[in-house]
Amino acid sequence: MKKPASIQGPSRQAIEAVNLTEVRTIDLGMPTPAIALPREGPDAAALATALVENYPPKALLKRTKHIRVNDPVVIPQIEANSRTIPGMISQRGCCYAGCKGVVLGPITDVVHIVHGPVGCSYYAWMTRRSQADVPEGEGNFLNYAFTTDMTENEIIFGGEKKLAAAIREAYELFHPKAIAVFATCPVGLIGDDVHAVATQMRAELGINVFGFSCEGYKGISQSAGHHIANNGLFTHVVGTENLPAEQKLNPWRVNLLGEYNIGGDGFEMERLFAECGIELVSTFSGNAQYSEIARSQDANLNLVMCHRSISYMAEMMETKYGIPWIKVNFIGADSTAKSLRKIARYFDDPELIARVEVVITAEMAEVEPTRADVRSRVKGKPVMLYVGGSRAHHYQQLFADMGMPVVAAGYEFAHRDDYEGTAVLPTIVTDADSKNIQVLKVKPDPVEYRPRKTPEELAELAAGGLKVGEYEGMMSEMAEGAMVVDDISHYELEKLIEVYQPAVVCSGIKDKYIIEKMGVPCKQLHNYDYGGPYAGFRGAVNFYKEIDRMVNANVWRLVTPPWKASKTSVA
Ligand code: CFM
Repeated sequence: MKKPASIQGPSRQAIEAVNLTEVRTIDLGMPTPAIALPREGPDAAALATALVENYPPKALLKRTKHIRVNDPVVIPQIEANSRTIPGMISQRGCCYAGCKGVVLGPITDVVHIVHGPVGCSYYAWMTRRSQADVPEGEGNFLNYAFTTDMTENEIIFGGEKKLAAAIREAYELFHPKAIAVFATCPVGLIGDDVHAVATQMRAELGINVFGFSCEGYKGISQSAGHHIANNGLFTHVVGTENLPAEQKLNPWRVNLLGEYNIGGDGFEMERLFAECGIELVSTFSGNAQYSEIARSQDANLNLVMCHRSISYMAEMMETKYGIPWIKVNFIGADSTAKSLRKIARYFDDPELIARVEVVITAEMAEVEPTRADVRSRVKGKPVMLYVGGSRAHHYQQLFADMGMPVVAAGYEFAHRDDYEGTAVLPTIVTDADSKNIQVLKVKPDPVEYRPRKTPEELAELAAGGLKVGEYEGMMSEMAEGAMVVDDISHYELEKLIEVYQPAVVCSGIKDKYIIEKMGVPCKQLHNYDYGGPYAGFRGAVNFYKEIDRMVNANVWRLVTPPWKASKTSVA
């Protein structure tokens, strides 16, 4: 449980001055309207056709389904979460990246052992910038890379003994509360049983040891690894401890799911929750400790930040423990305010509703001068976002704060529900690749199941605009006519930049320098280019300044984009 020491919280006088009736009428249910596209933009339908016209016939057919011109009201169906066509340069990562690198890796006091060749470990070591603030004397192993360093010897004769020895050695050196083991591609190919070794070592060492069959080749992207990580955490960790009685006094207890503290984003949320008086039981998994996750079933609400990586956990915890979930987005000042209001509305306590309002007013007063100043220089400049499975949506709202329209966006590995909303879930066809990933059968816990809200209360919240257990998806909050491309290829990205000539592209390291050689600044949204935090109110101010600096730098005018010298163009 994280609580920054210096927090004062709002004054009694300010809390009592809030007009509760007014706050209760704020509409929290409607999608946030997007900034309309510039009038002089290209014909998106023609561009969608031109983007794929140079492909061989089969590739053309497949890629066409992943490209849509947006309509936020009648949302078009998009193909997503299907295999990348071999030969296309994709932005995607692997299953092991999603399990170890994304979901489990940020937990500070678990020793994460990679069972595999040393390269798999090295490339998962501190590249994701999940930050932590660990109390003195408590375990923090984030700075270490633990690996079994598999070689030809283990590939031929098996690596289970070496894995058991590695677990023993890590335990003797660090005495962690738990050890997690991650299987890489060769482990699956040769058939080492990481789960059997974990069970044996659990008995031998008397601590929790658990394994993940997250071989890189499983599924079609890191998304498979998220699901496997959720299943393992849910099975082996959640519910294994209880929150001490004194920490149960505050009824406003939440978990923050799908927040990984990249660039310190989670610190800003911890600060805001403490200001409002909201108790953060556990984050999954930024700046998280093992015991926080083990006790997370004692929270009264799950907040889902990154839906893509953690929706499974939210659903399973609701079924087993009766904890409802709501979708939040703390990227953007306006969306942070909206998300805080959603939490207050869920708990429906006049004290919390008022506290949240006082915090929002005070924070917005600090945000507004920079926002207005930056907005005057960047308003109307077009943006493109191609990243991950949730940020291409979340960051549109941060750009909306500055009046910048998003002309094109898409995810690397999201599923249809991340684009079109959870309403389409029943219509998603499970293919062979998805069937590879286990879906756990979860039932209400005979002892711990305690529905936090009655069906009537949930219905009442829904009628008042608070959608519990639902997510709208990206497309309902994108402008009409904007270009949506799923699992974009480098070729398609270059063509879109050529046509739209955006003021900034938000993407990752695989594309960054190609984009910048085209004379367009690229802001990395995975690792934030070593900047951040960008979440919450203070994070938004950081981002406004960063985007102002990038899009208004004169240096970009000195670059001649390659297409200026080229004779062929899709435009
Ligand atoms: Fe969720 Fe993420 Fe993302 Fe993601 Fe990621 Fe990431 Fe991302 Mo990079 S969990 S889906 S697998 S918000 S590492 S912190 S930035 S691709 S958009």
